[in-house]
Amino acid sequence: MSTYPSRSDAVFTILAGITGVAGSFAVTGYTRRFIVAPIDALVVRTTPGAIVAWMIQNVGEEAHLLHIALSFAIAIGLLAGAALVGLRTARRLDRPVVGVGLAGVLAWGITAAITTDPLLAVAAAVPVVAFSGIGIGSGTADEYDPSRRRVLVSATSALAFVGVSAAFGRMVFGPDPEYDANAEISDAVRRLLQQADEQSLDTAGDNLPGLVSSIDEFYNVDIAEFDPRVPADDWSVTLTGQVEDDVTVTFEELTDKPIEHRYVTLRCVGEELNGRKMDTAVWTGTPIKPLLEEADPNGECGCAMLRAEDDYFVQFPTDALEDAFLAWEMNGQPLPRSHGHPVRVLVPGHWGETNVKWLDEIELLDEEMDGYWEQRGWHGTGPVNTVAKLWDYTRIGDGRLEVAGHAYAGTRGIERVEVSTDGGDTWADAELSQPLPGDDVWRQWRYVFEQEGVHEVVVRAIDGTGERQPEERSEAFPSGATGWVSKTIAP
Ligand SMILES: Nc1nc2c(c(=O)[nH]1)N[C@H]1C(S)=C(S)[C@@H](COP(=O)(O)O)O[C@H]1N2
Ligand SMILES: [Mo]
Repeated sequence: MSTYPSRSDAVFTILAGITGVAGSFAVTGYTRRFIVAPIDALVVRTTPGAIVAWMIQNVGEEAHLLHIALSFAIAIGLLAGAALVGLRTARRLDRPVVGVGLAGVLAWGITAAITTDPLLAVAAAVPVVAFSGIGIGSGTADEYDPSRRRVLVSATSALAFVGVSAAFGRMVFGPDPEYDANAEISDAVRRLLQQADEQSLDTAGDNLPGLVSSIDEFYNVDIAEFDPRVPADDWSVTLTGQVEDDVTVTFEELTDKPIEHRYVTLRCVGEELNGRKMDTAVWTGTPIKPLLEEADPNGECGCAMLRAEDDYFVQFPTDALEDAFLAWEMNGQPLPRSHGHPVRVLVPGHWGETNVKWLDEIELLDEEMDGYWEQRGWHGTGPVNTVAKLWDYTRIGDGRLEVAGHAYAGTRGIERVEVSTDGGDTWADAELSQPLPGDDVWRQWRYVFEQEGVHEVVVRAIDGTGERQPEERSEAFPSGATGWVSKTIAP
């Protein structure tokens, strides 16, 4: 038996792998039925905590790109592997049809096992069959010499297939439940948005966000690259575990309950001291307490694990959950997919990570257990730290300077913001925006001073209990950044 150029085999098997992944995407879009999505979830889940923490500190947002690239490579490798087995088998037995069939069955089996969807898995198998077929047809073991032209044509058609599949995958489930600027917004929400607008400080600079963040600007933190797609009609949440009765509520039942609109600020424990992962929206939803009362928890730890469609989970005290709220609208729009469509949790005053998106289960526990981030060393389930951000400064003429920002202390509220323009030797009170109604909402501050030379501007907040934001600096990991924000401003 003669050998054949395995470099050409590699070309066709890789084309099979790439087009197989594209075929999967064409029928699933960015959902968990896409072969890459469960692989990505597994990569995210099994990456050691120390590496995740290091990545968040040192790589930041781009860390997502690394694990998604790895997940794509694994998916392509698996399907290419199926094609390669087919190719070799065809050659060994000299039975092309058997080889092609084997490649197809393997590709289908792998995809079905990963995505748990045997039907849609066919779409990954079809291109694998096609490209391993072309590979096999390019020659027998004895005279294997695909022409340059054949390789080129195959690669070009693979590319075209990937393009078409990408387009298909995007439309296949219709548009995201993204917001629609012309949608009907209820009067109640409209009034709250207007109030926030009116109470936002009228600063000279225009880099200061308002008291309500627009949906586009609102920060986003997710563990997985693929946001779950959960149609409201398919959604329900179950309260289970240590309860007298399991309680399951559908979207329709939930939205029939008494409706509340709340201003709520979220802040991520992982953000830098003067970072931008802190935002506020008007949320529409219903309190969680009546559901808890109906389930009647009897667990020993007084704690609950919240689980979501993306395999995210977080545990915190039932007490905190009692004040929480299940939201299905943000600024009067259906909750966008990236913020947890159709229903998310909002826990007053606690770090962002407790505000579970795509909620699907609340399990009351007997014993405390770590959540996703806690397993990775974070301590982010408690109340937020007090912070005053310095987000904007502007020269306003006559040698004067305006500095401005937002301050937040969770349910303790913000009572005062103090500003120093001399590195902390002397302090003055900043002007504050009128407090918005609600237990968990930030305020804006603003301060104007005469500029003389170089200033080190320092800001610090005093919360509603009279406690001053601590001066000592610490990194975000593991329990949120601390210290006073300062900025050196030269003339
Ligand atoms: N299901 C799920 N919920 C989640 C997360 C997640 O990755 N998955 N991220 C959490 C974190 S760390 C934060 S800070 C907030 C961010 O919410 P946002 O993306 O709507 O701003 O959601 C929390 N809820
Ligand atoms: Mo977060």
